[in-house]
Amino acid sequence: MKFLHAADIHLDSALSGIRHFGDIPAHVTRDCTRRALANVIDLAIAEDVAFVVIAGDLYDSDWRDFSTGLFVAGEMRRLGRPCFLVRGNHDAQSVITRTLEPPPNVHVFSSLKTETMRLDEFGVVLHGRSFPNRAVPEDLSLTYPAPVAGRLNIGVLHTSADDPGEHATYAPCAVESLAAKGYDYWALGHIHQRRVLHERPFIVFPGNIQGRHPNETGAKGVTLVEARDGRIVGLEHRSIDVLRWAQVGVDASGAETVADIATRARLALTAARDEAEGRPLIVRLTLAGATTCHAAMLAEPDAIEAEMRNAAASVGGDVFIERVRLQTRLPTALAAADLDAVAQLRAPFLAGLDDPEICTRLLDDFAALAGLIPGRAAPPTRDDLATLSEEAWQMVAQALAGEPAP
Ligand SMILES: [Mn+2]
Repeated sequence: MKFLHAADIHLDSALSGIRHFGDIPAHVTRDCTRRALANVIDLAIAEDVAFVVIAGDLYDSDWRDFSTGLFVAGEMRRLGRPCFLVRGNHDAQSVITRTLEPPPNVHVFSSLKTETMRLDEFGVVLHGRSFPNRAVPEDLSLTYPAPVAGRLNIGVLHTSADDPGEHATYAPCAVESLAAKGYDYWALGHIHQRRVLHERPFIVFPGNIQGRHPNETGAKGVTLVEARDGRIVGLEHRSIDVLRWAQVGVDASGAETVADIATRARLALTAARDEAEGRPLIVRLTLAGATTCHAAMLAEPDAIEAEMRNAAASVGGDVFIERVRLQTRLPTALAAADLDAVAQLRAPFLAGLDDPEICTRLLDDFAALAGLIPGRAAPPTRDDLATLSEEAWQMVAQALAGEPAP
């Protein structure tokens, strides 16, 4: 038995954060969330799943008109098998004012109380509760019942879990307490980056199904879950997005001509295109490093931007440049006098980093930052700080001497 777990569809939301639509053809972005949802349904049918779970934020906000709801109803009829949904902060009960009668295969969990739904033919029970309002400060998982014995128990919940970078108003809960509930699988929604928070029991954010912003990079999709004899036996991410976003860095260090930089950009864009699995790719491109082209590029940003679009068009596939960020600098040698003045600050700077109080504050900041990074990079330790201090000094010295930091 298989089921599909999706979340954060944000149907019919506009793309945001795009500097220039420029040469991005309208058909690349048009209705991308609808096309992605249609891909979810196609996949559910192709994999012959028993049912689909959508863990909140199917809708981005109140429907502009009924076409949003009609589209979902049509896709649900096409699905032709059960679909269980909770409402999230974006489509909370009080947020969505228009309604349509859902097709009979769709169940939307109540926002008033936690409900348990049984699928006896598959030996499955699902527990779920919707957001009544945009803000839910309490831990909804506490209201979820004990597991039903002898069944595969699935909890469907929209939550920020214990993400330190999130607001406290998205039904926060502790991963350990979800794990202790005794369910087999927690189908979570809200965090747009795919995360498997726990295995056995499985606690999963599938991520959103379609990137809608230059910062929502990489493959987006759903989690296909397989169960056998009342146990989860496999999880698999399946990409179903219809367009990709990438942030591509090009090292322009030592480049003496724009043609040289364009060659490097083509290489980087080719690699990005190859990772996009045949999808159209919208790129935010950053040029960095010390190059004699710096002043010319700064003086004529339109020219370098056009050259980067030119490079994108030449790599083939649908690669488009949303924005070019210039973080290059001039390879000028620092004047000797400046270097002397700055050098005198080196010892007190490094001594400051030895101060245990400053160290502790820095480590706290790093820990908070690490929590915001998808994939949860481990925060640095006290020993790491010691090895970073020289590098930090180099950046500070450069800034003091009037060069932009790398
Ligand atoms: Mn949400």
